Amino acid sequence: MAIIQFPEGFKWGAATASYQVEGAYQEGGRGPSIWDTFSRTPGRVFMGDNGDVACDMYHKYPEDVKMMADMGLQTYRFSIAWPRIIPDGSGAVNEEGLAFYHRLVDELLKYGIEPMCTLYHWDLPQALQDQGGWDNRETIEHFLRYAETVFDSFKGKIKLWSTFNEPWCISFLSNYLGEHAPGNRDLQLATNVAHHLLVAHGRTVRLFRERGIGGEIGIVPNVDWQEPYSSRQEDIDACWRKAAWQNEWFIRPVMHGHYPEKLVEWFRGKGVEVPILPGDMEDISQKIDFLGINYYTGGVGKYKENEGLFDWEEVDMGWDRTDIGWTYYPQGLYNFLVFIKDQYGDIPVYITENGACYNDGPSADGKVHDERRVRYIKSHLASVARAIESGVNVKGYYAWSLMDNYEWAFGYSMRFGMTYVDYDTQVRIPKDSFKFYSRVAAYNWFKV
Ligand code: JJW
Repeated sequence: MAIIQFPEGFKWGAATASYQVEGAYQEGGRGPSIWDTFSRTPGRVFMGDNGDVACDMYHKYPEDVKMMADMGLQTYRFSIAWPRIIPDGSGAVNEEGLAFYHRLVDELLKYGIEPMCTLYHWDLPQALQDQGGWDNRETIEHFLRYAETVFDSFKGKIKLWSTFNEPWCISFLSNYLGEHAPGNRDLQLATNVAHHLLVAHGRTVRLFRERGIGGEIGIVPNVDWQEPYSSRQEDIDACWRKAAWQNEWFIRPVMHGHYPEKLVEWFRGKGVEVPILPGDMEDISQKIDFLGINYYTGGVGKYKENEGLFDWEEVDMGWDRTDIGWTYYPQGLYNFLVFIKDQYGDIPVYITENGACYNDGPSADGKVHDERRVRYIKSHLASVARAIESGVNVKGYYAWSLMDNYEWAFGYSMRFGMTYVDYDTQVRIPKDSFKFYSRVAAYNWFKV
């Protein structure tokens, strides 16, 4: 038995995102987003599920914030839906939208729960997609105006901010692999999107400083840990490409002002160029206050000629998988955090998402015994504690998720919550992991 202990002041949180929990898709003046469109497009989302109702948090937030307080959360990570604030992306500000998030944040502050706000967790106003979305550089200007509106409204109230959640998903998953909204399959387009997001990120950070908003601002890439199957150079190189694409493509420009050069050349070999304009890299590399890391999985891969984009293929090592099919690899989180320290030094890090899909429902006793999730969280937290011992500057941890919610292309079929949601009745049932996590948040340690 071991005791895993965290430093004093380590922040314990949980995360959600607007479209995944709010519902109320036509209320309060909200305009349509690309996910309203995508989820209604036949064949895109499991069972055609959409976020029209989701967890109805738009109405149930007082009850849900109370639940967070019962859990002992010190901080809550949520996102603001751009189409609630500027329904058509570029026109008039909708005061009702701002008012909703003020009610939510006031409720959090009432219980002493610190809000961490994500500006963009995938709900692009559909009207902007109709003009090319993130492929169109003008979207950057519209985003800046949205960001400025939110900053000015919440200045002094919200002190933890992030610009973009999972830029790899917004760009490559959504515009090259076509799995998420808007569902394009075009590598040049996806590369443009990735670049424009990064420019928007950097210019938002500059705006945040210039307007004296105060607090901390960062970006939240999703990462996973890729390991070569063997020590053969071709396996190492193939895995480097895959990892550089998923992780470094978004971290290196922000931290060091340039893309991973070998990958830029690799893309060039495929006829794809990054659309860099003068001043872009300087904009992108504005100093940030923290890096948010979303980590779920890691794996092993090797070289395979002409396979996919990178001459890389996954190797199934027979490791455990969660119910969504992602490998269980807690060691990868430690490895990645140490890699951050090696590459980027003492930058403060928040684990902005970590968690697992296990679809356990209520047992005969009416409770949800998700011991696999407890094990997942324990072992990943042990990796975080170990990274802290190794000098990685990790400040806090947000479990994904507070409650079961709309898991994008998987609809409601995949459950990541520490709270079970009955979508017919909107009843919430705290799972065993909820109780485990509330003890960790209270004591700052746990036993393995
Ligand atoms: C990769 C599928 C290839 C969310 C992916 C699919 C590859 C044909 C969870 N994080 O719901 C990554 N999530 O909203 C943010 N993160 O590839 C929050 N990444 O198909 C969570 C999905 C994801 C993914 C899902």
